[in-house]
Amino acid sequence: MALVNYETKEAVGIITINRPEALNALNSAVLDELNAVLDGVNQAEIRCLILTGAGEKSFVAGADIGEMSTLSKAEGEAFGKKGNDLFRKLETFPIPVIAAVNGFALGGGCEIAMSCDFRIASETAMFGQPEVGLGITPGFGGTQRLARLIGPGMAKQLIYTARNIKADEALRVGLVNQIVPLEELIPTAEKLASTIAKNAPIAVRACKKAINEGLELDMDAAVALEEKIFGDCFETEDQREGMANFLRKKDDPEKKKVVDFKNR
Ligand code: CO8
Repeated sequence: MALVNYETKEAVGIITINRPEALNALNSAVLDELNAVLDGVNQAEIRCLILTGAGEKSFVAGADIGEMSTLSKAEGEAFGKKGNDLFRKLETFPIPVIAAVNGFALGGGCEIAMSCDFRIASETAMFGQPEVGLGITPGFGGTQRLARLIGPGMAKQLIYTARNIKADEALRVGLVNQIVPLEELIPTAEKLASTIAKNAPIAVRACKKAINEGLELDMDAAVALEEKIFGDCFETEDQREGMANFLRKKDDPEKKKVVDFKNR
């Protein structure tokens, strides 16, 4: 059975990490499969991805502790790089990725969720970076992304204490955008994804690029990047049709209201 499942529903792709017997812990094989799934996403058709974990208990309970337990220094560094390369690929993936966190998101699980564009969580979700209790640091980007997402003070407190937090606290500190009952998690994620998928895909991708890359720059360079990306939109059919549709609607409210964006 696959360690990572991939299904599509119209323009939405759903990736499910499927190792429920180990609470979807990330071993090398899972990381390799996830990498292959991302490589296989048809970016001409798919406009938003959802990442979740199989079963009702866990999103991802971390990197595989058994596999890590015997690593040497060089192997540890290589394992960290393997995870970081993959999570960076996810973070910079051209189309948006929503993490649907259905339970434990610990260690590498919290880190992979933070590599997605945003997170929605079930009421049963639990987040944390328990690494210092295992004698290691968060090594799949946790020291960097948690600090950027929730601020260095709160990130340091959570990382140094290795304390896990429930969904309501994760919402309060800004780690997740929304909490829903477990049974509503995937339907909610799918609804959000299809809302995103209905918007002009080139513009949505451009927004992701502008936000991600702009955050790495000072404000002068960031707004210059935004201007460039904004200008690029005027070479797309979707811009012409989106604006023409607005003007048609103004003239005659009976005219077509929903634009069928072509990704061109
Ligand atoms: N790795 C391997 N196996 C795991 C993991 C894990 N992270 N988490 C759970 N499992 C396995 C358990 O061993 C158990 O397997 P088995 O049935 O064969 O004994 C099965 O999943 C079910 O787990 P439990 O019986 O423990 O379930 P509980 O409901 O009692 O507890 C918990 C659930 C609280 C989530 C518990 O399983 C737990 O604490 N798991 C570990 C959580 C953790 O510490 N995660 C962080 C790992 S470190 C990490 O992610 C570092 C990332 C950076 C790596 C950088 C590399 C250099």
